[in-house]
Amino acid sequence: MTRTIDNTTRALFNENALKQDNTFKIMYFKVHALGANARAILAASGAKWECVFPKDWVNEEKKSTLFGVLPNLFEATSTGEVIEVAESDAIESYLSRKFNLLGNDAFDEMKIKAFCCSIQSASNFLLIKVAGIKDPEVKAAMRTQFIETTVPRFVTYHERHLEANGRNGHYVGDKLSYADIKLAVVLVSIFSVTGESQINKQDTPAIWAVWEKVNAIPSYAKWVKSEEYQAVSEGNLQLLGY
Ligand SMILES: N[C@@H](CCC(=O)N[C@@H](CS)C(=O)NCC(=O)O)C(=O)O
Repeated sequence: MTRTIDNTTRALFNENALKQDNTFKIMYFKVHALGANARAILAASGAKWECVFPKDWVNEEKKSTLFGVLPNLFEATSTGEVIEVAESDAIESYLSRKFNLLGNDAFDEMKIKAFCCSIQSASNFLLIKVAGIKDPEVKAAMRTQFIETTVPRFVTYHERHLEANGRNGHYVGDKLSYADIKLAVVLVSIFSVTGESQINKQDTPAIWAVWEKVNAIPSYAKWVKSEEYQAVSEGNLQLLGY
């Protein structure tokens, strides 16, 4: 089946774009990767949500997606209609606006999105240039580059920006943002490769403050401790190696 984004859903979508009490399903594979941020945003926001996993991806779900890939967000309204958002970037932006994670004005939003884009680059390096490489020698060299260049550079810049905001556990102002959540997500991957050798309470107190603040959100902590999250982490390790 060839589907496009159905323009007849415009009114329903716009009516629901800022509604927080709908229920959400994130369909993605049993890995963190491109599904992790959307799951984390829903968890940190205390939304009613669940993970769903494809049952027969190639023969079933893939055929009905908008781009032949996952993640996909399904949002059920109070009257039972379902809104669909495809592509990780669109999903994360949509959810961030809905759950007030883009700051207080356009300037805040620009900053938050810049921090997020930088975080995504670190995440992509690991996913594409390390996990995605088959040749063992090239893979090992890219892993070394991640540890010796990507992470130290990331730490220098992000610690500086967070310090400038007062080392208060947030990138922007004094409230939770999309960038705070995204940092907590990428740190899980970084820790998996480097341990806490480069990012820790003593050496990177501003990054650490965000890590602690996001992980202290009860609904987020519940997600991270859940059996489902642990199963996804296991899947990540098996498939991607971190
Ligand atoms: N641009 C897409 C890329 C999504 C993507 O490549 N998803 C991969 C998993 S990480 C996928 O669905 N692969 C299965 C397939 O291609 O059949 C996004 O950011 O959402």
